[in-house]
Amino acid sequence: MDLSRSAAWSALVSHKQEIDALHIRELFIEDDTRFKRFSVSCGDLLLDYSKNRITSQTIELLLELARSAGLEKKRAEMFNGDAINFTEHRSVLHTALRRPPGYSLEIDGLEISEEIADVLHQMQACCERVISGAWKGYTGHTMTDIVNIGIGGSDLGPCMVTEALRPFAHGGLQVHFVSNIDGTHISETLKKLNPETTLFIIASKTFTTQETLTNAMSAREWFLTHAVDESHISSHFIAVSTNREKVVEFGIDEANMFRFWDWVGGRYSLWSSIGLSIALYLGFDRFQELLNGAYAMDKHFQHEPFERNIPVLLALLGIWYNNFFGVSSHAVIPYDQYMHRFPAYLQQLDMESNGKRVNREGTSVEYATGPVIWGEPGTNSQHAFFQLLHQGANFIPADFIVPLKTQNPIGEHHDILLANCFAQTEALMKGKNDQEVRRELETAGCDQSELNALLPHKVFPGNRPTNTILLNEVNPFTLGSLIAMYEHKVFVQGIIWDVNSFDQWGVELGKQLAKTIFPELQGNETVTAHDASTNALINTYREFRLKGKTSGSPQLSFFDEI
Ligand code: G6Q
Repeated sequence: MDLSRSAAWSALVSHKQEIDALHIRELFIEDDTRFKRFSVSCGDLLLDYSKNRITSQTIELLLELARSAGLEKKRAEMFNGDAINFTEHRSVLHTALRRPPGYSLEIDGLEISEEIADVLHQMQACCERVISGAWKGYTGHTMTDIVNIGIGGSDLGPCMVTEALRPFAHGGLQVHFVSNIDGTHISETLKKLNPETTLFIIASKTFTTQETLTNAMSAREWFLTHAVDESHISSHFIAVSTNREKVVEFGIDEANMFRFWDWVGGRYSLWSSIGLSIALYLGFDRFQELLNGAYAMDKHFQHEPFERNIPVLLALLGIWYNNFFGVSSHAVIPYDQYMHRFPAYLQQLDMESNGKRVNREGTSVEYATGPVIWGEPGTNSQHAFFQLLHQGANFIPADFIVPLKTQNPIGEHHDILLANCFAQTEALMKGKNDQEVRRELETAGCDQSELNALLPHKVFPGNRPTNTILLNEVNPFTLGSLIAMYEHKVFVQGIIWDVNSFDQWGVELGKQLAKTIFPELQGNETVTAHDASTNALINTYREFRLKGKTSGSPQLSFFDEI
């Protein structure tokens, strides 16, 4: 049965009508225990969800929805290694990567706790060699720079984490990320580097991804222009992959390959050897702290009752707005400049996981699923898109993530940062009503006609929901917990929406078509096989390219020769 026809769903539809007129501001006035009732912590992370359009009954009804979706059973299936990614017949075991060793779980005939421990030891040994300087390049120098070449799940997680944890780096190595097939990305990165002291990590689960392999080939060529002898590749190229054959075919020494497994999804893979760039940049112990932080959240998610369970509550609040208020986007605002890549990382985690429109049976669902996730750090975002958050026609729920401790305690910066963060959630919740605006304008000496004209523009409706996630500080442990918290939130939503959160078939079609178009762009024939738009775009580029070959610097002219 479609979820939207269940009793739990109908109860929420009625409840939404009952509480529609309630304003969060009034709810706070009526109940001074609201923060206490609607906040929960896990270690050094606290979720304040009191500034939401909810009452205790809302939470009860949402919890009922979670129970009726069989969440408890589904959660156990994931942790136990059942093949819950059923379209790819795979287990989903990123949680095993951060679990302390000594347990027993067999997948595809392998005792995975031993497998994981082996790879962690290999990573640790590599970190020790590179960081200590024992790892030498082809001219006998130690490494100064790591370049991770990967894309999607093989890039976004490590890139976000190394940026977020920059103050925890040991300082002996710089790290760079190349993902885009746009030649600019690899070119601009290589310009800064010395081949004698650069170590490339080719990070690709499949080792067939066009962007990664093309960038890796360009890096290899650049390296060989300097090092000349192919035997030097072994001291400058490492691979992280599940595909041994392809790694060897590329010319990377098997001894320099770090494996992982099919049961680790790309966007869930930063905890695996895909995190090697993190471990090299921070040191292996810090990487282990990241894993420990995630494990703490795993235990919280597994064992806390749903009403005190942070990922469950976040997931249900998202569903509340998405499905019962028709809201289709969710903002994430880290008040921490080091976390500037966090929204981009979360976009993939959430949108690739729950951007699905058919349920487990393959039937189109009758309700909205994954929202658009977006955001930028505060306070910058306040001076950009917060206007829409405060006064736009639709409301957009937002998560505010803020560390109590700054890594850069200069002057009053951090107090001002936090004042802004808290002020924004207060303003979004309270708003400013007609009377308040009127009083303000009168005090400012505004005459009546101007006051009446200005008033509607200066009113803030308020009642705009936010979650505030406080961390003691952003460190490897708390960041691990925070990431795992969002992973589990996405999982819970996927269960309730009845979609497979662990496949990503939606990225395939564009890749397939690009493979057809690529040779057409390079051919001499006018292309007619596509629709008129695609043909014209291809032929415009073809002509431009051909002219470039003959005249050197072609003019970009549209329409005349297509
Ligand atoms: C993530 C996706 C996707 C993947 C990239 C890179 O869940 O599967 O983003 O990570 O397409 O794939 P490879 O690691 O195989 O190169």
